[in-house]
Amino acid sequence: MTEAPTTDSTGLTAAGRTGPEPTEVDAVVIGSGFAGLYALYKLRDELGLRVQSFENAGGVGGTWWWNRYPGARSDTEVTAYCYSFDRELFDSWAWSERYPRQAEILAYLNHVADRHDLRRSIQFDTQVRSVAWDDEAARWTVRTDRGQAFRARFLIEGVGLLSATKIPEFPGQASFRGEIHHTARWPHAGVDLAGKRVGVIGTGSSGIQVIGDVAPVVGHLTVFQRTAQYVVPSKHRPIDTGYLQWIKDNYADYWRGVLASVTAFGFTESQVAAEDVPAAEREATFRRQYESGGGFHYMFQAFNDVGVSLVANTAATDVIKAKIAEIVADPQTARALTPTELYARRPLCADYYYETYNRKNVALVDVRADPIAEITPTGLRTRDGREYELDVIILATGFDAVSGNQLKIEQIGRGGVRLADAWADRPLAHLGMMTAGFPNMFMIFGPMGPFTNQPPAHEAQVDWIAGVIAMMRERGVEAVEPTAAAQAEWMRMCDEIAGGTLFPRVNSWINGSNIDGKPVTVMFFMGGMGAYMKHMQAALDSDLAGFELRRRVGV
Ligand code: N01
Repeated sequence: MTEAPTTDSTGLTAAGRTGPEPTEVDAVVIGSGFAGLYALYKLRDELGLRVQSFENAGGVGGTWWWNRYPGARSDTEVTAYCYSFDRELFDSWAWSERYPRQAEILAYLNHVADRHDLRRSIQFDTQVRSVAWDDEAARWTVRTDRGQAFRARFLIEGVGLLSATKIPEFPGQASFRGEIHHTARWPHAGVDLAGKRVGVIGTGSSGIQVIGDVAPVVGHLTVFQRTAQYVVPSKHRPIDTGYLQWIKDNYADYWRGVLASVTAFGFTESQVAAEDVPAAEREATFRRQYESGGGFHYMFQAFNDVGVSLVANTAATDVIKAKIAEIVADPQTARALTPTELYARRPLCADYYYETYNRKNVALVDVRADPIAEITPTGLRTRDGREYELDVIILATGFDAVSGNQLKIEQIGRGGVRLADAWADRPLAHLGMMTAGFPNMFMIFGPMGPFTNQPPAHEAQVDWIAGVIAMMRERGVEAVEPTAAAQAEWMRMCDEIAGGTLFPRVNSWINGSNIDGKPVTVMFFMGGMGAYMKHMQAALDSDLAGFELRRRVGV
């Protein structure tokens, strides 16, 4: 499929068009992953706006365009990891498995782009460099790395929650004579790992997937683990066709249920607190849950208080720790793989993860105890002087999450305020989508959005954004932004909710602590999708109480 930028019949897509006069459109969308594609569809095809999308990559797909590492797949059941807005699409697209691989998800997103003729409004291989608000004209000026300028009333940023890569630079890295690849910048042509000596740094979602996938292929695999993680099996299996049919028969109810739940994962969440049942029942329930698989399932389907109660959290982790001891043959490796932290990162799942360490060609190195000191021309050396000869180093080191990609763009709001300055202490947002001082700028999964499965939440946010735009048009409003007071109250409430959970107590991308110098604070609304939906609805029902609306002169 060719992904080259095209020019549409209305002349809106202006690939290569440069010049002194900015191109006028109604809305600019940045990004064409799940979020950006739906935003483009919604604004262009349902609201009838002139929309120009920009995409850094050479094709649609966002995360699924970039993350081509071996083993990359969704760990959300695909019946909730897809769009709901297009019923016919849901009925006609046949997923091959419960947790589809990257190539299949990318194929799905390409199909969506084709089906809705979205590509004609997207300019690929284009980085948005800066956006600046012109208060008098009530318009954004958007500048790209191709020297183009566009003017738009609305700016929609679907730039990715986990997209700005964290690529550590170890001393001596440039001297390495082999190949180094970050999981989220994996070469499209693939990397030949057969028979090679491979090192993986990082054991988050990306690391555990890549480790399981490459172990049978490589000559030798060394895993450099800094923090041991709780991993439960995925129990990958074909899609349950009976369940799929049930969803089709109860389509509206199913999606309503997804959006009313805590996680938006599409499974029935527990209403029972582990604290309220006897210890033996807790353990038996977690053992059963472990066998049925799924990371979020393990955290939210067995009991409802794993993320908030030390009793529940300990019961959940005791079962995983016991499984590690049962599975891993070498006691020293088992000890190193056993986490010592609370279970309060994004929950992980992968099949045969711990079993992989029983392979003769796999070794675990604890780089908490003996940190990586440098990369050498032939491999890696730790502080204590141990040397590891490597042909390929895989960096599964994660992302500058939530605000990382937003801050890569120079964003200048009302009164010339830079977003980087407005967010110097921490990223600020109201309802996870708008930030004070940046009118008509909507962030899909901006800071303090819901901590949930993303595609259904993207749709809900885009629907809200479209609702706001429709309301503005109806009432002659040209600019909208949250008041500082409403934003402060949203931040306070998010902090209060997060403070009642265990997530601030563990370092991870969820609270920014994985990035040196980044403000450490939970960057999510942890109150669940259902509660989040009510907040969004309340804002619409109250005619946008908590927002400043600037009416067009003469209307
Ligand atoms: O990144 P991570 P990820 N030296 O931040 C280690 C989504 N996702 O790409 O914990 C040594 O979780 C770091 O160690 P530590 C999903 O939401 C989804 O894996 O900081 N180690 C950690 O082990 C996920 O949560 C899917 O001590 C270093 C690892 O690198 C999110 O993306 C698949 C290091 C980073 O783990 C991020 O996952 C993939 C250093 N200098 C991703 N720097 C699915 O749906 C970092 N580390 C399945």
